[in-house]
Amino acid sequence: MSFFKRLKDKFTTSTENQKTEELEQEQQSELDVEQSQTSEEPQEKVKQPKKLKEADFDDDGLISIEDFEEIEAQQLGAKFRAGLEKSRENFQEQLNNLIARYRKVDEDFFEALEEMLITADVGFNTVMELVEELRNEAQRRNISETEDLREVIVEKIVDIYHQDDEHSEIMNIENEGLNVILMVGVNGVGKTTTIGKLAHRYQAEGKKVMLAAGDTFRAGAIEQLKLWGERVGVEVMSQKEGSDPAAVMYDAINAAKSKGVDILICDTAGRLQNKSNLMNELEKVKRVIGRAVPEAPHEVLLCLDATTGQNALSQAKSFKDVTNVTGIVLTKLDGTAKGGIVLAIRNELKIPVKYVGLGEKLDDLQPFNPESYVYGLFADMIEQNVDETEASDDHTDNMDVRNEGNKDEPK
Ligand SMILES: Nc1nc2c(ncn2[C@@H]2O[C@H](COP(=O)(O)OP(=O)(O)O)[C@@H](O)[C@H]2O)c(=O)[nH]1
Ligand SMILES: [Mg+2]
Repeated sequence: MSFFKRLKDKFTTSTENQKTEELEQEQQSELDVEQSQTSEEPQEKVKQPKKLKEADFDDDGLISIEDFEEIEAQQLGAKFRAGLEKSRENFQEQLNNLIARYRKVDEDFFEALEEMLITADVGFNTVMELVEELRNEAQRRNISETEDLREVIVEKIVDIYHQDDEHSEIMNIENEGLNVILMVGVNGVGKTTTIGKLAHRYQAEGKKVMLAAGDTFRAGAIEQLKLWGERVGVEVMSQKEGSDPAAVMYDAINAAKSKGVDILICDTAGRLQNKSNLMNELEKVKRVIGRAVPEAPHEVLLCLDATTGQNALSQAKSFKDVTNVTGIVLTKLDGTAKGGIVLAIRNELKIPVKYVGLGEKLDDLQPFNPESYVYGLFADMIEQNVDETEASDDHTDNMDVRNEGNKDEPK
């Protein structure tokens, strides 16, 4: 099965469902036309994940694992598709333009592709590596038309992400005992929001979650975390503004231990102007956490704002210098057309992206995975490509049938 077909099958709404949707959509658009003759542009089809039907449930009334996984993948596909809309418009349009402009695979095409990817924040070194791989692959497979490179380009993006397998997207969370997650990053990148979303996620998984208001520096930060706690329904441990964050953590850990909490998520202040101050503070916080719970913090997550582009990379380098970051949360990916920053971060920092922020709603924080990411970046192109291939295969099949009918005729 081709790579595009596999992605389409995995992340797009099942054909059966799509057909009923198309029918509904047609009926709706007929209604729309009746109601107003003015709308000229066709509405973009919004795909919804598969809806459960009675047949999806086993005799015991439980949904099968296969169906569950299928629905989960489709929901993930829909989330990435929606969150990466801006980037997708940009990536698809640029790639289509390039392929139309340079029909033949040659050095000019590769140079233009390099430029396009660098402009999309993919990062210089990553682009060089990616395009070199493409050159080799084109040569190896004797691809001469740029049109035939589409799929290879998308596949290589996933490959380049996967190449170093020691970097896992999976969170280091134990089933037994207290787990501590420390959230770090500069002001405004989305730490507190991400903590709220993470708490919501873990709570939905049945974990007991508690939050610690370790940003005692910024006015209003404690209140903001408390609000998230109320919204999600988890307890927030805090002290007054200006108190020592390490003391907040100490108290929070003791409370978490005595209340049988599974996951304690700690907010921190985000000032980077004075690196040695930040280092001292983070070191102290980590020391307190580590002394109270062996192996803690289990994760130190660095929040980066995707809309800040290359600036996010330099922030990450500074934080990497002062603390042992175990994973990245890349927020506001929905707010940028330059979604390539994911690749730059992964490749240049060698830190895995564990979550991406795809919007401001509670369920807009999603675990990162390179396949759902490229699906989000190229969904329309992937679907169109698969549909065209299938249509031309059907056409060839029909030709075969016709030829077979003619096979006794003299040539
Ligand atoms: N669109 C969008 N906005 C986000 C996302 N994550 C955070 N934000 C917004 O970013 C702003 C700053 O977030 P906040 O959590 O206060 O950042 P902090 O200073 O690092 O704690 C808020 O307005 C959030 O709603 C995201 O994934 N997408
Ligand atoms: Mg905050």
